[in-house]
This record gives sequence, structure tokens and C-alpha cells, in this order.
Amino acid sequence: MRSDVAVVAVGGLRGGTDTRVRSDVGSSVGRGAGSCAGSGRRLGIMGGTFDPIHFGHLVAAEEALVQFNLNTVLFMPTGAPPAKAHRQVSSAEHRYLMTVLATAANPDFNVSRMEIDRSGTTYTIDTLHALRDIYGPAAGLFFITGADAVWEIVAWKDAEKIADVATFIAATRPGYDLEAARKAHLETETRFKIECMEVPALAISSTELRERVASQRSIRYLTPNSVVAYIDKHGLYRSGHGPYGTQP
Ligand code: DND
Repeated sequence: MRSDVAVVAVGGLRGGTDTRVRSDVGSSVGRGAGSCAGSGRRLGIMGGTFDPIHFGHLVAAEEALVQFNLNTVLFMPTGAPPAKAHRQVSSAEHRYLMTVLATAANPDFNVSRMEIDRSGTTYTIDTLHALRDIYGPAAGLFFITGADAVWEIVAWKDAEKIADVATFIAATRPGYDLEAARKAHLETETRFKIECMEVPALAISSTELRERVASQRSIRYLTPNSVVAYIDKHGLYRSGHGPYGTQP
């Protein structure tokens, strides 16, 4: 597969006229954005390492799309993620391509290369500022996270500035107490805007998928078949620790 498969720039309103603009990757967000800027659209951003992407991520994104009436969800695979310094992460191209495969059939899901093409450690604040520049002040930016991440965003780089740029949508995830997280934020008097969202409980994690592959157990029905096939084709996760597999 070419690594420059087409993705779709953010386009028209769901249920309305579809004005999506196809563009080549590398400028997946930037090109076509001129038609979007200043239109007040609601953009969901599903940031993740996606090593690998699985149905938990996809269900959370779909629920956010519907429950918060978003125009689109932009999947944003991280380049060099700050939170994963303790372990080897699969190459950005592998993670990006698996994300494209997993989301390809959904016209409301798009994938961006913005973070994986940025050098240095990937910080969410830089991404949100770049998206704000592209989509303009009227656009609503909604950063979708699992409930576990809600505990952690106060420790992210320039957390207070993030609070100015985006609203968080926190998805329930098995084992995490969403209300407790929200109350903790309220008590710390941060300015974070956090919306809570119930999603079907899918006790799936990327860690478990990697461990399953390493111990030769099945990952079918935990992630789309296309991702299962990609992992198999490239020998990802077989050793149980990185670096993984062949080059894409
Ligand atoms: P993860 O490495 O947790 O992604 O990164 C999530 C986002 O946080 C990325 O965009 C990072 O760049 C950003 N971040 C992290 C740390 C510091 C900073 C930024 C900073 O700027 O300083 P995963 O691939 O592990 O998971 C992606 C998302 O999906 C996460 O929000 C996770 O909680 C969620 N998730 C689930 N949600 C519902 N059901 C499940 C889930 N499994 C994962 N089963």
C-alpha cells in the first residue's frame, strides 16, 4: 500500500451537503481547509498512539460524533508521543496506515498526518493551535479521550492553554471512574471544559492486542479485519517488544 493514500479533508455538515475535498496526505488537513475556515463547524479530534488502533477507539469516536453532533472526527496518530517514552512504539507509518485502514469505510472519519510529519516530541497543544489556525476561531475543537486520559491532561504540556483552545470529550472506559475524574478537575479549579460521554464498555486495549499477538493468540473481532491482516503481513508485535516488524 502507498503511504500517501488519500484521506479526506474535513468537509460538510453531517446530514447536510457534503463538501468534502479529497487531498493527498501530507497536507491532509491543510489542503481543502480553506473551504472550512470560519464556518463554525464542530471538529472531533481523536488523538492516539494507535499501536494498534482497535474497536475501543472506533466506538468512542463514533459515539462522540453522534452524541455531540460533530461534523467529522479527525484521527490524529501521534508522531513521537510524550507518554510512551518508556517503551518502543511502532513506526509512525505503521500506526498511520493501520488507522487509515480502520477508518476507511466511515465517511465521517478522517485521518491526519499532521503529528507524524512534525519533528520532535508531539504535543497536543501544538496540534490544537495548528487546527485553530486552519479552521478559524468559529470552529469548535473537541478532543476525544478515554476517561483515563482525563486524569492526566493537567500534566500535559501547556495544559492551561489547551483549556482555552478545546473542549474535551471523555469516554467511559472499563475500570475508570469518569465522574470522579471530572470532580477532581473541578476541585483543582482548572478551566478545562470536559464533557462526559457513555460509550459501550469495550475492555480492549492496545497493550492487550500487542500481548495477544506476541503470545500467538487471536485478535480477530478486537480490531477491524484489515488491521488484523496488516499486523500479520508486517509481523508487528510478534516479538512482544519493539522495534516491530517490517517496514511498511
Ligand atoms: P495515548 O498514547 O493514550 O493513545 O494518547 C492519547 C492522546 O494524548 C494523544 O493524542 C497524545 O498525543 C496525547 N497526549 C498524551 C500525553 C501528553 C500529551 C498529549 C501532551 O501534549 O503533553 P492510545 O492510542 O493509547 O489511546 C487513544 C485514546 O483512546 C486515549 O484517549 C485512550 O484513553 C482511548 N481509549 C479508549 N477509549 C474507550 N474505550 C477503550 C479505549 N482504549 C483507549 N477501550
